[in-house]
Amino acid sequence: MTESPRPFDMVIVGAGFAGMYMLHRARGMGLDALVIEAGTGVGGTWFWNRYPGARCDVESMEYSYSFDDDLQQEWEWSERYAGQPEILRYAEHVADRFDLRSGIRFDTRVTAAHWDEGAGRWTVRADAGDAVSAQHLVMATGCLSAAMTPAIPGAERFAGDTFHTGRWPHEGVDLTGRRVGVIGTGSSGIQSIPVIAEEASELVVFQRTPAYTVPARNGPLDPAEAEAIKADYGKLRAADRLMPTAFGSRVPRRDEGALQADDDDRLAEYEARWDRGGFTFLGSFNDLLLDPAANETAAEFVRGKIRGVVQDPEVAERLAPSQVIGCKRLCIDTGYYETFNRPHVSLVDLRETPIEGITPTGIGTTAGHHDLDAIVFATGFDAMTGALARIDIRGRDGVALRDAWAAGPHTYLGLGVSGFPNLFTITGPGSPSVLTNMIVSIEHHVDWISDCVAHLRAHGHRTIEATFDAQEEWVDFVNSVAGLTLFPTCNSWYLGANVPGKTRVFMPLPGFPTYAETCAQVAADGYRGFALG
Ligand code: N01
Repeated sequence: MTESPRPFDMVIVGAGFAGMYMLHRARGMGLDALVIEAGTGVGGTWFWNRYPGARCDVESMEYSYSFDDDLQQEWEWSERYAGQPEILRYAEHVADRFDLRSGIRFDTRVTAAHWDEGAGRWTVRADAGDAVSAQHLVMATGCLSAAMTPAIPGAERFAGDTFHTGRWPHEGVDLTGRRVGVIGTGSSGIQSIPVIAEEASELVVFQRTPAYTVPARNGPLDPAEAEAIKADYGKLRAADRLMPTAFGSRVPRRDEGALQADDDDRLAEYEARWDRGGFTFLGSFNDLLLDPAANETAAEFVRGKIRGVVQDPEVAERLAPSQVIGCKRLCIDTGYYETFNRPHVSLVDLRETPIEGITPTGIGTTAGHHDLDAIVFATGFDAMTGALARIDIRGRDGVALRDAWAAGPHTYLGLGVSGFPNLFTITGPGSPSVLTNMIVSIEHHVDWISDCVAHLRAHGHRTIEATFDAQEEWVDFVNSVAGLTLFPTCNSWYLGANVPGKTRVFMPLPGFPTYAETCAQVAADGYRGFALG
């Protein structure tokens, strides 16, 4: 006789910031909870993305948990923008401080989760260990965790080393004196290229679409600034939660359209924010992501900066993007454009000279061959749905989530899916998620899920499931909000445009504060739009 899987109240997939906090809250409610994590340690994104130069684009004092005041008072960040090693240390510190490791099964990748209608539970299988069963299944699998390596002909014959920024070897990579090619110029490429250029004897950057990037102006964190924030940390957290992106409240968006300001004033605003560095550049005016003409003023400002920094005018033109600024996620860099002034760094524009294939000795384009010792794929992720689609998730009547979402992800609030009872997605598609400070969105979802499960238990409900009507209405709402913005105007990963064959749907919902209010109201209305069984 086969043993039945060990039952848990809650199984959480992933031990990044979402899974860790979910475990902490679940335990606090007295739930028997288990986290299953593919990696050998906690930290999620910060566990995997160890590429040179990996750093958070949100300032350290804002990119941290707020749920425990002692934690936020004790922890000291060393830089304005924390690097990957420091953020990973922080994740490890949290795991130790709240004794989380004892609830995490590491080195175990969840392969399937099937809803058992009779038992009213999920059966969760993994590539190691026994299956487990869960009343509630929480997917804390991350929005940018399913790494994408494009299928380039001949890649398997390359005799050198290949790396993906999102799967960087833990022991590190010595690129000293080597000829390196980097494919991709999104955030990961833009952060890693200047650092790789320090080591490599020759660096060739293969760019398909130029990205807009604003200097980070990183540096040591001013202890007086940190102390002032800690003196009333709650104030900063609350103010950030009122920002559309859930961070950046210290430099609020200017409440005026870009074309309402006169030329000098507009330029001064852009200059000031460029000098300050970071994402607040996009908050220069309130219509940059709404009005193409307003957007063009900011885009042209950045192109002017590129022309000012990059000495070779032809290279500067190739680096100058033409799409709407902010349509693809804005990048934040340290010395990116300057790197192209170095004699051993060159830029290949794949729109002019596409890659024909990878050879045993390098990369061939229509213009010629580049001899390389190593290739770095900074080619991104199958965002928001990729990690879920790679697991065989089956809800009522054996319906696979990947089939239910073939025409794009359909969720209610980005938290629940019709036909998939007792399944929660943290920062799922249809929620603000990747358009925000992820830790704020994670805490918000974990708190909402915790309150929801407490409500179910208090009222004797065993199941909760988004109704089809509420879900479809929500999908229409998300599409209509996205349609008011300039986000759908370019080929971004927000739309799934970077994944061949993926249906193009704008997946996140712009605007954190209104969304958070809606979630609170849904709960206050007895989980309106959900069926409780
Ligand atoms: O990935 P991306 P990423 N041939 O998808 C190119 C977060 N993040 O890993 O634009 C040639 O942005 C692709 O070209 P195109 C952040 O949210 C955060 O850099 O599709 N090129 C693009 O240039 C970010 O947005 C931090 O034409 C190909 C690049 O590869 C998200 O992660 C740091 C190609 C991929 O860029 C993803 O960033 C880093 C092909 N076949 C990342 N396929 C923080 O600091 C793709 N490309 C918090």
